[in-house]
Amino acid sequence: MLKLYVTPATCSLASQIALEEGGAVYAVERIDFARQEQRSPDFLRVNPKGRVPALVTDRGVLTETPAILAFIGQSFPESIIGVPKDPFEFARIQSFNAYLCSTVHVAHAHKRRGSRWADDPAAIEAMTLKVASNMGDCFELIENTMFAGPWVMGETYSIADPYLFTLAGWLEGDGVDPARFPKVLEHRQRMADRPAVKAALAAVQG
Ligand SMILES: N[C@@H](CCC(=O)N[C@@H](CS)C(=O)NCC(=O)O)C(=O)O
Repeated sequence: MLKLYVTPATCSLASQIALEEGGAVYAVERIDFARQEQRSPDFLRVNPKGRVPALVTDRGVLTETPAILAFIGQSFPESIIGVPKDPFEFARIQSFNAYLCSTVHVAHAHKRRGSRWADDPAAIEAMTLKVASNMGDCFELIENTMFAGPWVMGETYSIADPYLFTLAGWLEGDGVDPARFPKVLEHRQRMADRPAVKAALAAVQG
């Protein structure tokens, strides 16, 4: 059976929603950041990167949200989360998710994880101060040039939707008013009403 390692209010929510949308049978294992469980020997044996999500499958452990989402999409092809067979359409979804992973998530991480990039407290403080404007710029680009509507890619729900929903949930905490991005905000509200999203949020809280 699949097992997903998760932490509340983190990017692991995207993979969890995708599993719910796919109708997957899976177990949830919570990692408590307050207790630094992500750095515990037990968890590092699962994911040496010390990060969530990690998806344990019968063929090994998968990490990195875009890879996990694509795996779930390909594993449940008949469900709403199934990915398109057309190479170009699939690449467009991967392009969106890669942007969330490599740029938006990294912009957000400068708020609490600045010590990954600098030791100087003044440099860390400077990075923290830049988070709101960087996240605002990222979501402006998404709102104006990337989000097709009503779903991320257009008429068809995809593995990009749980991922955008998850990262859009960080805006207020990062000092950005989501009202600046009406399409993203409406999508966030519509996503929150989906049974799969409610089930994932309930499961991560335990
Ligand atoms: N590129 C990874 C990033 C994973 C990541 O940074 N996860 C965060 C939670 S959103 C984490 O586990 N942080 C723990 C830490 O930095 O100690 C992905 O997209 O899955």
